[in-house]
Amino acid sequence: KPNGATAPGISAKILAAANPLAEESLEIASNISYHARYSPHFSPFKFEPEQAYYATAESVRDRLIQQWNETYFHFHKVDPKQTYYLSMEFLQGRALTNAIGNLNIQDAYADALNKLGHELEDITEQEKDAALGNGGLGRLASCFLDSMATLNLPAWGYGLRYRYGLFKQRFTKEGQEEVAEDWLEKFSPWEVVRHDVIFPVRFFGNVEVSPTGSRNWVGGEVIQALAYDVPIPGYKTKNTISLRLWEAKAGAEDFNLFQFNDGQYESAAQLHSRAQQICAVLYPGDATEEGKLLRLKQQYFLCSASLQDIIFRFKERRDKKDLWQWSQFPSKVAVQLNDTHPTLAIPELMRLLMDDERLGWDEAWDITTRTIAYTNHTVLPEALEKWSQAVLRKLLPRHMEIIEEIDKRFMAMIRSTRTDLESKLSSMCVLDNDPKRPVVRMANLCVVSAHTVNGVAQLHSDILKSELFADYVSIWPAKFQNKTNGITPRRWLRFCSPELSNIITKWLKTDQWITKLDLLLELRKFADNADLQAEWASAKMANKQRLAQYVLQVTGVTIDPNSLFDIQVKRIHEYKRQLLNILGTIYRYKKLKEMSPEERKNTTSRTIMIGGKAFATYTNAKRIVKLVNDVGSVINNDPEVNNYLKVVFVPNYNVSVAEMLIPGSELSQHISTAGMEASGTSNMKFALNGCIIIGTLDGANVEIREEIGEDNFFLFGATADEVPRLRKERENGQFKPDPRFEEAKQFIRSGAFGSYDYNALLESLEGNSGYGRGDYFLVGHDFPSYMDAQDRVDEAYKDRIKWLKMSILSTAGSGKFSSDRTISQYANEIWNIEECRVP
Ligand code: B1H
Repeated sequence: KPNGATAPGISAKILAAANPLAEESLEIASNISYHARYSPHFSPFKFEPEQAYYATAESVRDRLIQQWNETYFHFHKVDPKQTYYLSMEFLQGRALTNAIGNLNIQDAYADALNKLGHELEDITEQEKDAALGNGGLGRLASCFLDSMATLNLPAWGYGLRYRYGLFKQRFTKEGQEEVAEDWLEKFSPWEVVRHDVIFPVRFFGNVEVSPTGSRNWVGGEVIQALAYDVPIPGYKTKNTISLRLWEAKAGAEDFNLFQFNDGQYESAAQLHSRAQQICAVLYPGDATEEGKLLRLKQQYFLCSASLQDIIFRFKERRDKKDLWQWSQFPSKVAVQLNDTHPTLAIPELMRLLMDDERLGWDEAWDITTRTIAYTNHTVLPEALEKWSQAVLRKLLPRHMEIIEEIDKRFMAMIRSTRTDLESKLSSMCVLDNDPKRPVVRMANLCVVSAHTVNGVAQLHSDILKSELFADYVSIWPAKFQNKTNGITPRRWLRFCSPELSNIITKWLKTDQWITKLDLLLELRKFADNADLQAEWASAKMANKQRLAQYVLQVTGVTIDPNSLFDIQVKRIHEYKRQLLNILGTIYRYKKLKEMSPEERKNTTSRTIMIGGKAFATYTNAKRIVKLVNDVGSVINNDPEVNNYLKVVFVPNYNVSVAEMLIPGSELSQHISTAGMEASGTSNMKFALNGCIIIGTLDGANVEIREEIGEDNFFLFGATADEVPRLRKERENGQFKPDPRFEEAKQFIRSGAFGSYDYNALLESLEGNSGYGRGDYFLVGHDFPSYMDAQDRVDEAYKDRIKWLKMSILSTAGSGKFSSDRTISQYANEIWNIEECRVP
């Protein structure tokens, strides 16, 4: 390490420090200073928080690179079976606190920064979120990486390096506005470009048949995939795995110098601009044909680059080239598809094995099906991917042939072995040849090709088996599994709530719970202990105060930390029923208005916070966002009641905002129409942080309630098996709305919340049939039981001791929901991989 190298003006501060410097933090301070000076990204003489952040991150990265390389070499030497997690989304959030925490060097870094005149907390705040994902599905992938590293599993993630991740949410009078979020604006200290890892990816072109009958895909355009690696450190282990993100590039040979010199600047660099489009944004709008094509290009780009890389590594790790066999591939490689978005990995692996490696169909199919597994994350019909056959044939002609062959062979198999299923064949097969719109059903392709299909919570997996994939179950009963989601306890408790973590460690007399979350159960023994309750209350209060500060800063609304903090944060979607929440809030407001001042004093004061992004083209979701904002402005400015009720829309909900909100929450709402939320994962984060859930029997709520106990969960609403009947009854005009529900809607119509026309939104709750109409999401049906549950919440909160006990029991019962547990199950029951710990 270069000696005595310090950032300008800093050496004096180090020398002037009064206390004898701990050796480690001194060394760290000097390393940070070194980076500020010799990895310069800014003008000299500046060491403001921003410069300090980049220098600190680079200093942490040095340490990571050391163990990262060791991990790579160790995996290479041991050559274990390795898992590759393919996902179009990784919602990583910030990396600095996590890296320092996993390396277990928080104190030394805090100390070192102090010596340099900064506070670690201010420095970590400088980092932009890496938001290469939308919501739960992407965050799950990131939690999984953390657990894979922590469990020392040989596993990597593969994704795309989007230039612009999820949009930033801003507000105008009209409501939500989307702004591009440039997470790479300056640069990311957490990625390392691998100039030697680059693969060609072809689009368009045609299939050539040789005289021997072999098929070859030629022509079209070829774009290069260049690897950027992000280190993923495990908690208190040397193992540091990779998240490999592909960037699209055209080469110098693709630049037409002749055209450029001729003044045709745009066409000279045409391929460069086409390459740039591929990784420009996460989920480009797909309302247009161009948009759909671009999205498909992204998916194929991820699949092709990743599989070429996997095959390259498979060969590389087997030194004596003639000794290895392709049949070993499935015992060295497991590929997990995060939903259907990377389904093209199936025909791509077939193509690489047949056309490049010259294997026959049967051998290639055997290898492919033993390698690939698929996770389903939703049963919502609009999210089940269907690609136009014409678009696929144009973009990927060879893959379309392979998909047709897979389908043909599947149908032949059914016709020869399962005549009983022939009548079901048209919905089970991969191609839907409806002449009006011929499509490829990606979920069917996955089910037919993968060795394992899993859902993400028990109820969801049951629904997959009894409904969505019911017809396949009798063919392959062992193919279908459940893997209930989980969250990493490092980010979602240890690092986001150090106060509560320290109390837990103190009472359990160990910090082993951080990797063995089941140990939290021990807290049950102390749930009635007044000392623990007092400490618990003060940690919660500190988190609430920090949250109140934050809310004031971003919204200008003052909230009272003594009120009940009630939070619903997640993507805005009609099935998640933020509308139920706000209608309940409106009813609550109306009743408060009708009360006498004396009566109001007997109510429970609440601060209701709602946050989340609406997809840019999802009109009703945007109306809901607008309604929450309008209701907030009226209530928060109503002096008669605003001591008892505040309503805040928390803007730009993302991973770092979640890390602030969740530890400060006391009640959280997970109130989707039963059967529609596959799992949910924020429910687990809230429960782990001692927050009580009000919720329906949907997704993982069912299991959370089982673990935490029904007394510690505010349950309401229809169950999944009742939903179809209730919709039928509604269609038959048999639904009788609760007067409270009518009153809340009427209050909106009266114009109490401004002049915006909410009729179109309220329309969705009227009528009697249709998706998105006729109250498909059963807001009206569940409203009365929701309001009753809210009354029980108010009562329970008045008894603070009882509430504290519930809160402790909530944390105590959350052990099952560690992503360490989930990932161990994937490793044992799907991937068949084992620990490979770096010595
Ligand atoms: C989930 C998605 C999803 N399920 C399509 N499906 C997308 C589908 O932009 N797209 O095209 C994006 C995302 N996301 C979520 O996955 C479920 O709704 C949650 O219930 C679940 O907890 C999460 C992780 O399994």
